[in-house]
Amino acid sequence: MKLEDVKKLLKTHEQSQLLAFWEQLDPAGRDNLLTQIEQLDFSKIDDWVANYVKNPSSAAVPADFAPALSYGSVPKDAEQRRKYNEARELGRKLISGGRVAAFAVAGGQGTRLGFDGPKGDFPISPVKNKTLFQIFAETIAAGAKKYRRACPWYIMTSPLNYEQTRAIFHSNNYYGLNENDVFIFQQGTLPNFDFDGKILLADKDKIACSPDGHGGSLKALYTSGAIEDMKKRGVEFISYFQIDNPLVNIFDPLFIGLHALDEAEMSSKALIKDGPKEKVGNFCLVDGRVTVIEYSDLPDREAEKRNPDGSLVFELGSIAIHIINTNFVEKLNAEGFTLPLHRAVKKIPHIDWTGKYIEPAEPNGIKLESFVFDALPLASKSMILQTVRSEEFAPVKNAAGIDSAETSREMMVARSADWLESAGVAVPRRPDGTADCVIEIAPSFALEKADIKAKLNQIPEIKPGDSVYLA
Ligand code: UD2
Repeated sequence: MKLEDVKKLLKTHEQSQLLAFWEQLDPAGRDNLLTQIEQLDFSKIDDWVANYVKNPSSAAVPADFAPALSYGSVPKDAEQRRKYNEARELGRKLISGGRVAAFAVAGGQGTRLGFDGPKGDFPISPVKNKTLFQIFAETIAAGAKKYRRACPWYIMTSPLNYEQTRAIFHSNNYYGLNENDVFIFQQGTLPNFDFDGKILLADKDKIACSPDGHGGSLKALYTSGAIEDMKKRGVEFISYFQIDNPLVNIFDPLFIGLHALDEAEMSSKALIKDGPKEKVGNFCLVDGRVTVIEYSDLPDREAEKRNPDGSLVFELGSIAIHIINTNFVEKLNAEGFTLPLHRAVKKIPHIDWTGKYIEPAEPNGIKLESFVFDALPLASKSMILQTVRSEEFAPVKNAAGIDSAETSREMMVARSADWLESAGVAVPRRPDGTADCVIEIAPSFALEKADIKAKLNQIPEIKPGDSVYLA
């Protein structure tokens, strides 16, 4: 684009400040800036400014919504038991037929954890201190062994942690996976705005921007070539999870099978929230469609509502585990789709209009993000399966307290203890019921509870205070 045209375009959209330092830039800097400006989606910027940046109530909840329906973690009657069995069998067939791929979203900045580097590189396992990346890689390798079929792993990073993530995989020899089965790609970015709707500059030749949220995965899967790669491999179902949850069951035949039996396009796992304001999205029905209302948006009076039996009316929490059809992602992109944006008021480092670098002490602008669960209402069908918290949800989000490395490790040990006991192994316990030992079960040893029984002869006697690693 010619400079004159760029100037006109910026003027039309009231963003001329982006060229404030044009005269001071060398040719490379000018090229740099022009390329970034050309990449901005000007057909949407005015709408973003009006509807999100300058509109604090943009996340207003729908006028009418009801609790969503779900399958229980165990079947409720004989008929459902038959369906679950059929689903499990189908799920196993789909996994062993190579129809399922693993997909982790790992583009977040992990600011709350205070860890310098991609969150996937955070050491977490209770005995061996394996990183999240290693745990998932070993899970995928164990799944491939169990189902006798290699499973590709797609990992979405942001432009900020892409190179580092690749370097980590490279230096760890892809944790034993075949390099060709690991596909690391980048999500898109969105510009950062000040409160007046002006796009901020990170430097004289650099627009301030940030990752476009995990909702960006639906576009990035397509533009990166990941979907094409999946189709070539015959993958139909994407097992979606977040990089912060080491307990996720990536290969769950029941979940995959129910999704396929119900002919859903995008499905979700849910758990029963531990209280009205637990920080997970709420599964609701809006106009008959499954919709997630984020914890911060659900009004208190709705969050607190109870059924006659005392349970929460909105009890189904989203733990960001989904099955997504490759065809669904392809269709969305081919037809064109937009997800709503969510605004977050943040401290955004930038240069001011005199060129001075500012590291703000107080929030000074707006970051925009899209959320993957906002695609649920776009699916022709969407199924929800309840899971059990102790089995499948131990996120690492904070440096201390709730959802920290400490709680996640405790839950990993608790699940291992439970798996061993359910197979008849004695586990020493403290008076409060917690395991009086540290246990780590490697994915190669057992991917699920039922796998333990076949390995009983490999399990040593566990004494109080022991540290046990089963691999
Ligand atoms: C998310 C869900 C919440 C619940 C919870 C479960 C949202 C808004 N909320 O909360 O409903 O399910 O997880 O743990 O998602 N990520 C990217 N790119 C981005 C931003 C995030 O890949 O631009 C990844 C990030 O690496 C992580 C995941 O998305 O794996 C979740 O991000 P988060 O930690 O910001 O989400 P959180 O904890 O607010």
